[in-house]
Amino acid sequence: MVHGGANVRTRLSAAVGAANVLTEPSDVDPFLTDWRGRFHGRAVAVVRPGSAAEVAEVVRVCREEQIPIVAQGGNTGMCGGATPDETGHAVVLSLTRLNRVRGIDTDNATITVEAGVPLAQVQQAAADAGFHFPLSLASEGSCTIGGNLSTNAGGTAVLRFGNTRELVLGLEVVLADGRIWNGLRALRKDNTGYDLKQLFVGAEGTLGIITAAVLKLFPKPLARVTALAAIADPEGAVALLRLLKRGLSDRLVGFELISALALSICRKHHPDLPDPVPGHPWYALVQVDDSGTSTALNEQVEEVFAEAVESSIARDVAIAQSHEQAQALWALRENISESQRREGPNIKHDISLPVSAIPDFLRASEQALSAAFPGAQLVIFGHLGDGNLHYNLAAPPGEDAQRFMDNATRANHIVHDLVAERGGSISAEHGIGQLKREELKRYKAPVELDLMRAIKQALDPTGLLNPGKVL
Ligand code: FAD
Ligand code: 2HG
Ligand code: ZN
Repeated sequence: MVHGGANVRTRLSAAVGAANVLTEPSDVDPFLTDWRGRFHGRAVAVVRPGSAAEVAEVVRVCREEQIPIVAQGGNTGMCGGATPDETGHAVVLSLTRLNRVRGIDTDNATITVEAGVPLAQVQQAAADAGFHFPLSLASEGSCTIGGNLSTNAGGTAVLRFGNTRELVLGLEVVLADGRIWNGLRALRKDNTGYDLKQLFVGAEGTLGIITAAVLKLFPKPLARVTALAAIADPEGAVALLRLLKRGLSDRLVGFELISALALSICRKHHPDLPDPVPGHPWYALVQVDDSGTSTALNEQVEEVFAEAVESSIARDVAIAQSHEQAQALWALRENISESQRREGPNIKHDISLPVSAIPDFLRASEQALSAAFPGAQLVIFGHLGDGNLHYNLAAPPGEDAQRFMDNATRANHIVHDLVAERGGSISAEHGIGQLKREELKRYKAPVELDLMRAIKQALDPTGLLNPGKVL
């Protein structure tokens, strides 16, 4: 259902062209539900500007008409940040027409892209110019760089390259008052006061609309080893991580933990994928990159894994022998989320802890959850290398998955209390959106919430941008 006066639609059409103001329910609907199907909203219209100047004009119209703005990129977010509320008062501002690669500076190793460029296209543009852009998520075909910046996305190479925050040098942002801030600097050193760009990174569209970014590029790796190791327990995973770090240093790019249940759900929906080391309770998917020769890297990785097996840290290891085999191993990991979605809704947790605290957390949480929800299934996987677990709780087999979601608040408190007690975070990489807004209040110190509100008040005093999200 679409609301809003004809005057508003006329003004928005004048800003971006009538064809880019969507109001027909069949056009608008895909923008009103999140990827997980957990949140549904309504909107005055979906507006699709094609330039930063058009974004600024839309913001000015919305400001004058007092219409909230919900920015949206690829709509792959996990916390409902890009979904408007049910009042129907907001416009969804879709950034996907801002889809140009503005340029690559090879000597400076930077790329300048507009916010709506899909992540996979940024990676491809970098590769075409002989570089590597390391941000990597299973959603990379659809998520946009603007969404990645706005959620400070993590993914599978944080261990080596950091979160999106670490990959950005400059931003262009449309502010809540309609001005365009050109902060598209391509500098690795710039200490001229507060680092303003970082305010907008991870702000989930609540402080400004990102329209373009300057990103860091890296040398293309020349050798790569991908392996799946079977391990007995989370302690074994932490020990293997330690061993690999010691033996391979920063050539270790990815270290993903996968439980047997997570793997079996993935293989249930993707039966063509391999099962190279069957029958173990836990797995670690490992990626190692180097700029040296393949033979040398293979030998070194094999040596470290041999030590891991000899010392019983790993039970077995399958090392990919071709690019296709490596891709198949990654597919076992990257299709877990989508496979779990096909199983029905689940109670998601995206937590981070010091790596050293993870085995104890997993023991304590399993005990607490099996007492609270007998038979519930723990689907555990994630980016163990950087202390981030996706700790998803699904209904006991045979029980109604939707009804099980009624337990979400209780389950969240059990998991997040255990996380907080160990100095962890209730959102490692997915953000807060609307999903975790109440949880945030429970775990952030009042002084932190005050500081966040002060920043929001300074940058968006009328609450125009993505109201009801984060704070
Ligand atoms: P959207 O979902 O459209 O928006 C996300 C938030 O950013 C919203 O609050 C929105 O208002 C805001 N926003 C979007 N664009 C702008 C802009 N230009 N300016 C200001 N605000 C904006 N996330 C990870 O961190 N790591 C993973 O490994 C990972 N894997 C995933 C795997 C799958 C299969 C899926 C479906 C999702 C995964 N995600 C992961 C979550 C998601 O892909 C990321 O959060 C991604 O960064 C969102 O990008 P998007 O363009 O889809 O943003
Ligand atoms: C991943 O790492 C994503 O696959 C999604 O962050 C996690 O579905 C999830 O819980
Ligand atoms: Zn993840």
